[in-house]
Amino acid sequence: MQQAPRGVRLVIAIVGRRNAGKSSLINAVTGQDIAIVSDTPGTTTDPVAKPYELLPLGPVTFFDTAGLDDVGELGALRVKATRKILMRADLCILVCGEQGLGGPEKELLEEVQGLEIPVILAANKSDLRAPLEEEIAYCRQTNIRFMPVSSKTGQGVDGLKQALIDMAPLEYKQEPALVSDCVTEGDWVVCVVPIDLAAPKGRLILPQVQVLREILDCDAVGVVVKEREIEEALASLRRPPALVVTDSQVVLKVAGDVPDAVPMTTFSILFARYKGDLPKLAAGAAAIDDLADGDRVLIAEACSHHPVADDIGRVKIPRWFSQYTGKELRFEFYAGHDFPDDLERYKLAVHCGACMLNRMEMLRRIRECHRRGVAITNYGVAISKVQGLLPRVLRPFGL
Ligand SMILES: Nc1nc2c(ncn2[C@@H]2O[C@H](COP(=O)(O)OP(=O)(O)OP(=O)(O)O)[C@@H](O)[C@H]2O)c(=O)[nH]1
Ligand code: SF4
Ligand SMILES: [Mg+2]
Repeated sequence: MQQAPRGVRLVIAIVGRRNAGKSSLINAVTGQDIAIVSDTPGTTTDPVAKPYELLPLGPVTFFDTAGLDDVGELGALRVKATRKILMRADLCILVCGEQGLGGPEKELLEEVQGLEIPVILAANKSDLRAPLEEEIAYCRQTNIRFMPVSSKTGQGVDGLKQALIDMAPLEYKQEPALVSDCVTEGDWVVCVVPIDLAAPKGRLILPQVQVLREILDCDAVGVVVKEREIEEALASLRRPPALVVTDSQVVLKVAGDVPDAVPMTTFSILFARYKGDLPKLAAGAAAIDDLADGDRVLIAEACSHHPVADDIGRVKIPRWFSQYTGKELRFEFYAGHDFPDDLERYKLAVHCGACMLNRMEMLRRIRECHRRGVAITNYGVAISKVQGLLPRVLRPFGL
C-alpha cells in the first residue's frame, strides 16, 4: 500500500445515541484519554476532531460528535452540527450501547448508507451485553459490518482498527494518474501552450510541467508547441499522437486543427480528473443546460487568493454562462474551506481548480454537494462545456 499523500487525512465520524460510548471508543482506539467520558448523557456537545496515525494507513481524524438523540433547542443544534460532519465523512462508525441496535440506529444507518458513507456498526459495551442474533442478521442483510467491541476491556478494538484500514476508500491509498494511464512507451503526446500576456515570464506553469514530467516518466515523447504551430507539428510527426493536451483558452482553435480521430483533451480536464471525480463533474456541467431564470449558481473557491487569473470565477464564468444559457442567473461567490451552510439554495456549484486542495479534499467537496442534492462542476470542465467541446475533451476517458 502506498502512503497517503501528505496532509490528506481520512475523516472518520463517530456517531450514535448519547451515552453509547462514542468518546470512550475514541479513547480506546487511540490509546489515549483525550475525549471526556461520563455517564451523564450529552457529555460531548460540539464535534471534536481527534487526529491520529492509523498505521499502516496514515493520518486520520476521528470526529467525536454529540448524541443524535439529543433533545431540546440546544440538542437540535448539536444534531445539526453532527450531520454537518457526516456530510464530510469518508467513513462512519455508528456506536450503540446497552440499548443495542434499535429503531434510532436503524434510521441512522439508513441515512448514512443513503449518503454512500461506508459504515461500521460498533456494538459497544460487549462486556455488559452479548450481541443478539437479530442484530447480526440485520447487518448481514443490509451489508453493514457488525463489530462487537468494548471500550472498557479493549475487546474488538484492534479488529475495528483493521476494519477501518480495509474500508478506507481506494483514492486514499493510491496516487491517481494525471496522464500516465492514457499513454504508453514510445507514444507521442503534443501539448499546446499559448505564450500570451497572461503566461508568466520565462517559465511554464506547474500543471504544464507536471503533465510533461509524467509523459517522460512513461517513456513517451512530449512535444510542446504554441497554438499557431499545432498544425505544422502534427504534419511533421511520422504517426498521429496518442493524445493532444491543450490549454483551455485555445481549445476552440486547437479542436479545429486536430483531426477528429486524434484524442484531445485540456490541461484543466486532466487536473479535474486528477483532483476530483470527472464523471460527477461532467454530470454537473450537464446541469448548466437546465439552468432557468433566477437560478442561483455558487462560484466556490477553495482559498481566498487566486494567483492564476482573478477574474475567471468572478467575471469570465458568469459572462460565459449568461451568454451560453441566455438566462438571468444569480451568481454568488464563496471562498473558504467550507461550503455555505445553505448550500441547498443553489442549483449548481462551480468549483475552482482546487490547486491548494488535495484530491481527498476535493472529492469530499464533490461528495458533499452530491449528498446535499446540488450539482457540481469545476472551472475547467465548465469552460469546455460552454465552448461546446465537452464531449470531445472527455472522449479520451470513455465519458
Ligand atoms: N461497561 C462499559 N461501559 C462503557 C463502555 N464504553 C463506555 N462506557 C461507559 O458509558 C458511559 C458513556 O460513555 P461516553 O464515552 O461518555 O459516551 P458518549 O457516547 O460519548 O456520550 P455523550 O457524549 O454523552 O453522547 C460512561 O460512563 C462510560 O464509562 C464499555 O465498553 N463498557
Ligand atoms: S485553490 Fe487554487 S484555484 Fe482555487 S481559489 Fe485557491 S488558488 Fe485559485
Ligand atoms: Mg461523548
